[in-house]
Amino acid sequence: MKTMITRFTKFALIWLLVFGVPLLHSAMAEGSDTEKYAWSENAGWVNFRQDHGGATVHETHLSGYAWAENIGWIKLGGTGSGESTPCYANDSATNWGVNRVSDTGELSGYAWRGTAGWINFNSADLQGKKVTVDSDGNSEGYAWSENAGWIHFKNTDIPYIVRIILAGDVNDSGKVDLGDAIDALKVVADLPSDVNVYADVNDDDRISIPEAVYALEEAGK
Ligand SMILES: [Ca+2]
Ligand SMILES: [Ca+2]
Repeated sequence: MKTMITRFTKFALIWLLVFGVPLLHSAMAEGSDTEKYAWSENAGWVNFRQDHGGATVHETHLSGYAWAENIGWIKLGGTGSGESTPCYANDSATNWGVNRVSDTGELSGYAWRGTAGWINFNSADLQGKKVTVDSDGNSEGYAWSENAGWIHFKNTDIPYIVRIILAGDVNDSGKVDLGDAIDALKVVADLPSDVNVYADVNDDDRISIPEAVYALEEAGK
């Protein structure tokens, strides 16, 4: 994570811990029961918000998993290179995954599903429209799998779309802002909260101070 905790951030964190949690009403996690499926011509629905293994979109990459009934878990990234760009070099058996261009939201690279091989996000090479994920997590475009065929992220005739949870969007509102910092601090303070664990920004599988700091920094931009 890029953070160096600034003086402002420290002050804001202290303020939130002392005053913010009791005084401010934060948004409940809205979730998305419908905006989670892509469609694969051979594998059916692919769920990016599965209960026990969701996907996360970071500025420079994806992490986590998607789930398809017919082919099982799809892993979106192996061992990446942290903050370097691209995050995943896709040059070895361990360093692979789906990269994202932060300016355009365009994806590239590879995901992996254990039983049936690679899912290719370099779909422009295959005359497909590349998948993009915008700053709200909304996706469109196509990825390609030898076995699953084209995987379509947004359709209009029979409407569906994948909205991937944003890193830091703790309350799953589609934006990262002050409300997320408050909800992360509620978790730290062991207060009742409704958070999406896949908003994890530092891959430690929990929501805590790093998510609060990240949300504060995003709110201050
Ligand atoms: Ca939010
Ligand atoms: Ca975390």
